[in-house]
Amino acid sequence: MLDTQTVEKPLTQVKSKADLRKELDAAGGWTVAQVEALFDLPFNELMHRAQETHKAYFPEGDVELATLLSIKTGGCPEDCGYCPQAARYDTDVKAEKLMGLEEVLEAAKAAKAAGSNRFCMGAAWREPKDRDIEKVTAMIKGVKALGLETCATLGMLEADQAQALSDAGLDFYNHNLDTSEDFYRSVISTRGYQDRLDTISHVRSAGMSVCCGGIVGMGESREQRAAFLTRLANLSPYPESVPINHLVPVAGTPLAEQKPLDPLEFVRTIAVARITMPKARVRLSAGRQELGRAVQAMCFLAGANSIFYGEQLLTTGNPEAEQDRELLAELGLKTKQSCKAEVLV
Ligand code: SAM
Ligand code: DTB
Ligand code: SF4
Repeated sequence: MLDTQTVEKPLTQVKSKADLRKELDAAGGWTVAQVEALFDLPFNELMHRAQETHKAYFPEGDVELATLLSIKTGGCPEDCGYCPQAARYDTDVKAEKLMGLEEVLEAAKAAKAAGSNRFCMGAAWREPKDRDIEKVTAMIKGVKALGLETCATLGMLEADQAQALSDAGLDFYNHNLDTSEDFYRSVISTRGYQDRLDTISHVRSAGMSVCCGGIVGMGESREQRAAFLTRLANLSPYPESVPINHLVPVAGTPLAEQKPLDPLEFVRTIAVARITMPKARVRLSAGRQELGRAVQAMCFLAGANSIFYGEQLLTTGNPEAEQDRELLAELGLKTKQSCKAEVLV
């Protein structure tokens, strides 16, 4: 848990955990109790149900490969307690300027050559300025012309900015809820949960697909993990892509000393995401290096069907591409690229 003494006052009115849970349960769809009950199932029963769902909705069982590029690194004004790119934390990340178009396109070409099907451009911004949007739209057009699916994660968006990205051909926008609404306030104070929901709603209204997930292993309880997945599953419609990050504790951030989550609890989280969001691509995201092969294999069994692919996430490491290809081959998993028939979301 973060030292709440160091966190500034939240921007929005503080509701109690019980009130938030009541609100969530009254909203329709999954209740927190139902999702908690899934978490509480005997492990084999949970895995069996996740497998059944996975096979019904993704009969090919293929894995999507998404490559990340940090197009604007570090110097972020936000205070997300996990993030090495927040300017206020003393980490090894140095602030850099927005990358040039050519450099981005070179990275996208390399990702495509390595077999990736989606290219996600990430920027350490609280929100982009309109002149940033102009530069990013040129990148989107260039990456799309290479035949890759495009994704961007640039922070909060206004409705017109979302529309400009969509008009440029952006397929997905990544903006995470990150955790449950009540735990959120002990991790981030510089923007509220509602701000995130508003951005997701602008992305939807602009006609783009939503990539939205979060981080587990930040010290949240199982109930809070269940409330987080309930939120995601009850978005209408739920996100097409759901990145589940395992916290990478980075020196200098408030969460640097956080103890890792029990790996079986991580696998359970993947299984519950699969059952509650059956048509979504559930992506194993940050923290795969630390999970190791056996836990990743269990995550695929639990219904994960997407990974970040390439040696680097944004500022932290990821398994070597060759290592991932070997793992998928050993598990007999096809990639989405190699697989023509796909169930459309
Ligand atoms: N600045 C934009 C934003 O916050 O929306 C985009 C980039 S931000 C780095 C994207 C996501 O990366 C965060 O929402 C969080 O889920 C994830 N992330 C950042 N640091 C992480 C860490 N140390 N471990 C795991 N996930 C992390
Ligand atoms: C997401 O949910 N995970 C990715 C992507 N969306 C942008 C980012 C993970 C970042 C991990 C820490 C880092 O490399 O800086
Ligand atoms: Fe900034 Fe995004 Fe990192 Fe938060 S997660 S500090 S908004 S780069």
